[in-house]
Amino acid sequence: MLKFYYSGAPNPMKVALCLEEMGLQYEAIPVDTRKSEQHTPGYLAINPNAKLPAIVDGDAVVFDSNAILLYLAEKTGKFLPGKGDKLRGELLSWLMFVASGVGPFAGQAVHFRAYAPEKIPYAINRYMYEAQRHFGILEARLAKQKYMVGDAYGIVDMAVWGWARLIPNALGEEFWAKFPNLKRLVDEVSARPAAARANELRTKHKFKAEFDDEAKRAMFKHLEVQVA
Ligand SMILES: N[C@@H](CCC(=O)N[C@@H](CS)C(=O)NCC(=O)O)C(=O)O
Repeated sequence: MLKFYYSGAPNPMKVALCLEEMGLQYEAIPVDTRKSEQHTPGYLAINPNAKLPAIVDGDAVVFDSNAILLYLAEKTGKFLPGKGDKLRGELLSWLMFVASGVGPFAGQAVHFRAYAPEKIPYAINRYMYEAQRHFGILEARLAKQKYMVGDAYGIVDMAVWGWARLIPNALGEEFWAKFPNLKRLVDEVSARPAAARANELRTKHKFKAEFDDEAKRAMFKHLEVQVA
């Protein structure tokens, strides 16, 4: 059975949504990043980047959330736009845009606002600006069309859901007002039974809740070394 290595964070949750949407059987294996389980030799053999999610499907090992979404869509033939170069090109562009822009900038915005030991106004301003700019690009797209690619719900919408539903945490509650179409998509996806099952999954395993020194050491390795 397909093994899904996960935590309750945004990137693993979009894959949980995808697995549920596709009706695939899978074994969910919790990896507690606050207890440093992502750095064990066993997990590093699956994902050398020491991050969640990853899957093992027979002899295929796939890490990086959007790569997994594409792998699963190609495996099942589900939630991909119709055939044709135009839609295929759009799918790849938006999938990479979410992976390389939306996720990292939103992640850094949260880091510098909430977790950095010093509040650095320059860093907070840069990442808040970039996170909002990226969400703004999604908003403009969704103002023109119901779903991100073509005219049907697909894996790019799942990738967007993973991050956009955290806008109140990442940017602040008031930012929903700036992104009404993004909110429309998030609400629609969150109301799907697969999203409810994905959210329920993380309640089945106990993840460490405290963000104490052990958790900081596990997730912020740079705190212990000076490289610059
Ligand atoms: N590009 C990767 C990023 C994965 C990632 O950053 N995962 C976070 C959770 S959203 C994680 O595992 N964090 C634990 C850590 O940084 O130690 C992907 O899309 O899967």
